Amino acid sequence: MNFSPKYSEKVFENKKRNADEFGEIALELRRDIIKSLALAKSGHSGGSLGIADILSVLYFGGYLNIDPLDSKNSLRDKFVLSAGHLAPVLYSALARRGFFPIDYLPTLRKLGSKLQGHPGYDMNLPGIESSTGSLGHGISIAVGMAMATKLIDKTKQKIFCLTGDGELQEGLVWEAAMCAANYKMDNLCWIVDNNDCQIDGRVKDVMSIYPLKEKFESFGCNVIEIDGHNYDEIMSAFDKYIENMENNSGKPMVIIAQTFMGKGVSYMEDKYEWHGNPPNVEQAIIALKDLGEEYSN
Ligand SMILES: Cc1ncc(C[n+]2csc(CCOP(=O)(O)OP(=O)(O)O)c2C)c(N)n1
Repeated sequence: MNFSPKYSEKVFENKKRNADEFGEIALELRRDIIKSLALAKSGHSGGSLGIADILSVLYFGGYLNIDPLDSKNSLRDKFVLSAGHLAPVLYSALARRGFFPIDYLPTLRKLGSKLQGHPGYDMNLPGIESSTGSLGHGISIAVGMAMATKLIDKTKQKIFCLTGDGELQEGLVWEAAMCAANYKMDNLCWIVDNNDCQIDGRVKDVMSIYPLKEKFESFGCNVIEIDGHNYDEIMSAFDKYIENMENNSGKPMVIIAQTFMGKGVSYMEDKYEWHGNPPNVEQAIIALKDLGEEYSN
């Protein structure tokens, strides 16, 4: 069966929004993920769909001071996707913010494309702040960015980073936490995608990372727990992070976001089997129907 997905031309601006305005954006990101993965015939569906609501608020809710026309501005805020395998949703968010053409999205994972399976800094893709994919490295790099910004440049840039929860089984993640707290990196916003799924099972069964809130607190972080699909809670958490930074709390902010792997696609929801698999054409058509787009064949 041929699959020639329709891509809308929608580019969304970055501005303060009401919670009900994010739904349309998140749907667009989720449709992009399904289409690009079905065309690539490989990639990580579940986690990419699971963080689409968080990225919608982050990239389109006025929280990131970034400009597609000046993507290297030295005073920009930064987002590092430490869970680099979730690249499809980041690529979609950047394209829908106008950082590069939407017609790059169907080139995901193709030879010669700038949109490889994990973000590559050397691809010179506007909006990508770091190569990531080796779990634990992205958060370590983000802590370095936060330190450089606060201690050396003495500027007020916001540094956001998202790790998976399985990713927290990597030892260097806790070295990053220790370092961020020790050096009082209150400009760091560390989002944990807490879907309790990893590559081959439930995180709590493979190697438990719990109790998570208490662990981060014992390292000296401020911790908020939220529903990672509730736009009001996501916005409120980001607002608290900004307050935390402006009040010079001296503590990194950790947002533990409860999410569901595969969110939005009925047959993928909360199934760790969808960690690293793409939908085939038939599955993609069902997924797109779940996401409000009908295909006749
Ligand atoms: C250092 C390192 N070890 C192993 C991998 C392979 N790997 C990629 S994703 C993943 C599971 C990560 O689980 P989680 O952070 O919960 O992500 P999710 O399953 O929610 O997408 C593994 C083991 C890797 N990318 N890097």
